[in-house]
Amino acid sequence: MTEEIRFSTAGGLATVELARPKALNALTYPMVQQMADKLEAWEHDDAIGAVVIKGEGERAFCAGGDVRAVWKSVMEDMDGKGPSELSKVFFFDEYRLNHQIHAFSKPFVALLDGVTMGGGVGVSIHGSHRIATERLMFAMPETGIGLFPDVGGGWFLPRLPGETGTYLALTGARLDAAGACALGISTHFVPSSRLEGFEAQLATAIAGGSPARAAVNDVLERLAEPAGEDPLTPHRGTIDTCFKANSVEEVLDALAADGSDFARETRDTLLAKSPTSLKISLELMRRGREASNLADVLLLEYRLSQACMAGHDYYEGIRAVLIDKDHAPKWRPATVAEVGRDIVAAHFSAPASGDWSLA
Ligand code: QUE
Repeated sequence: MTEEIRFSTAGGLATVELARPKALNALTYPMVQQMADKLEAWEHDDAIGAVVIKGEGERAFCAGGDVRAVWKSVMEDMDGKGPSELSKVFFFDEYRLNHQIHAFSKPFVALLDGVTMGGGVGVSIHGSHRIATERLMFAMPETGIGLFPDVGGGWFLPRLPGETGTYLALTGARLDAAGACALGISTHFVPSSRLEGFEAQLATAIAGGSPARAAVNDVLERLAEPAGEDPLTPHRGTIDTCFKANSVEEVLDALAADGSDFARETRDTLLAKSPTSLKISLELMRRGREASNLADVLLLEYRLSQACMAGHDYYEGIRAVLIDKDHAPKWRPATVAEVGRDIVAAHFSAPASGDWSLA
């Protein structure tokens, strides 16, 4: 197998490069395992001052988890035994990696130079520095494939301004660099042309003897520019009013009552998503907002992931979006009204195969 991920060090700087450009650098299980091992080693290596993570090529930082491989493993393994081994260990270890980045004691700098979705958000948002370029396309699109915004989405999304996180979670709406900077998803905007030599500058600054965190901040302060107008700003009133509700039905009604083009388009977007995904995702936003730490939220997300693996919409969503690409999923249940409280509650209960835990 060709290498899917590269690790290198130069002076005090360590670099991770996601290297599946044809698959938009989507994270495979071996990539998750190798990254976790390296971060553990670098955490305890006094010679390493900071870590940079980036994606190969100009199209993507990382399009997500390799949900296609999980789908395939379940399809090949379907002899009535239910979810495959990969569909357990992939989510289990991916969420541990997300927490490892959250707890990482050194600067962790993600170069978001292209598509950054789902699992790609999980290996960047929990780090200390997230650099957006003009090529950033950010989204948490999981409600469109029968999942929910995971990899710590239940933690960071409810902590964005107002109800913008709930809006992003349910609609899967895309943000550009300006939008991501305005919400605090990215910490700096640096044009991609100015990122050439970024790692060399960082390595030099760290070698110069200043503490790594100060070195990273100094280099970024020199390179960063204003990100421009946030396209969501004009709609923040509508978003906060319509997405503060605690049921998907109320969100849809509030959007219908709003009357703006933006609200109508947003409502149409929601009506195309998995009804089950919408309901579990809204519940995750509300439970996640009250949580006191990331690990508690990742536990809920692991439960949801395993419930989704045991259900219908994930397989139908992957089929419709990534395999057949007809973008016409037949969700079951087909309407929000049919997704009762019992179905939502069952998704949040511990899986028979065991719960998630930190280390
Ligand atoms: C929702 C998702 C993902 C997605 C599309 C969605 C996701 C993901 C990919 C993806 C894209 C291109 C690839 C690939 C995977 O698309 O998680 O292998 O080449 O990884 O609507 O969550």
